[in-house]
Amino acid sequence: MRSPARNAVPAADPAAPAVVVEPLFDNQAVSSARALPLYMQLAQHLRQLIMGGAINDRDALPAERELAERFSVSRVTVRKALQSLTDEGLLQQRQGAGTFVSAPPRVEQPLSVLTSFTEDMQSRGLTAGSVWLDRTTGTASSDEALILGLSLGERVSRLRRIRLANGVPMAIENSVVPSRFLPDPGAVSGSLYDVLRARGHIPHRALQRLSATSLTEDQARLLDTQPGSPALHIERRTFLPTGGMLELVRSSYRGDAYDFVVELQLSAPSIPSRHDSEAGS
Ligand code: 16G
Repeated sequence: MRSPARNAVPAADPAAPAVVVEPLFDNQAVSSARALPLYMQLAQHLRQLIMGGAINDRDALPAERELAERFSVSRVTVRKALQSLTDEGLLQQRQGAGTFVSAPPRVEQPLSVLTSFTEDMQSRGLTAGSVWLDRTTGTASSDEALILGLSLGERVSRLRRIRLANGVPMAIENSVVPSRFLPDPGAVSGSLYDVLRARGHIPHRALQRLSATSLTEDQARLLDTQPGSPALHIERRTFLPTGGMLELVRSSYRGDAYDFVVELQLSAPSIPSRHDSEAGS
């Protein structure tokens, strides 16, 4: 996870972004002695500082002129480096205001534990939030009815929201829950799982399918990043302790925000027993 920027000077207005000061930068990072074009070396250095958490999301970078002096390169080189990081979605250049870091907190998510988004963020000291796009009820589509094991005509609640970590958009989530478990989607303002648990419907087990994708223009706009950026499409099917299906969720997670981590264990039959190893020696 990202740590607070060590060398950022808080601006006078606490809500305003901090400006990154010079000692953070390594002026040896860009050198004409290396084969890589100067703008790529500069972009690489800034990328490492951003990805390593040394410069935080929403921090402002110094002006082009200062960066050029600091790294002894031309302003054209600085401009090209900033543009390539902007194209990658790591920076945002705002007319008249400057250049700002636009990197979400990076979250490592174990794949073997069933948790809610709110719990995932809380366990990392981040505040979970949602921007609601839709909360509706309706008749299950044939696709939803088949997956959720419903009869045709049964009703479902649909929740569509952008999930935020410390105010930064991380994922777009489309959840469908049979109405018998959640008759009023308006009852969910924070955590869906908290509302379901309070109603006695405990998310007990889930199956998840992950696939690589890239963000459409609409998705990128909602996630405050560039169209075409890498993303993970996740479909989760969550079951009750009784085996019935509780929710179907299809989400798009920003590829630059999430690392999904899986624990692997040696399967039992291939662990050599003491007897085998002694026999072989
Ligand atoms: C996670 C789940 C989602 C669940 C949500 C509930 C994945 C891929 N998805 O985002 O299925 O609906 O948590 O979160 O892990 P909430 O209780 O904070 O609303």
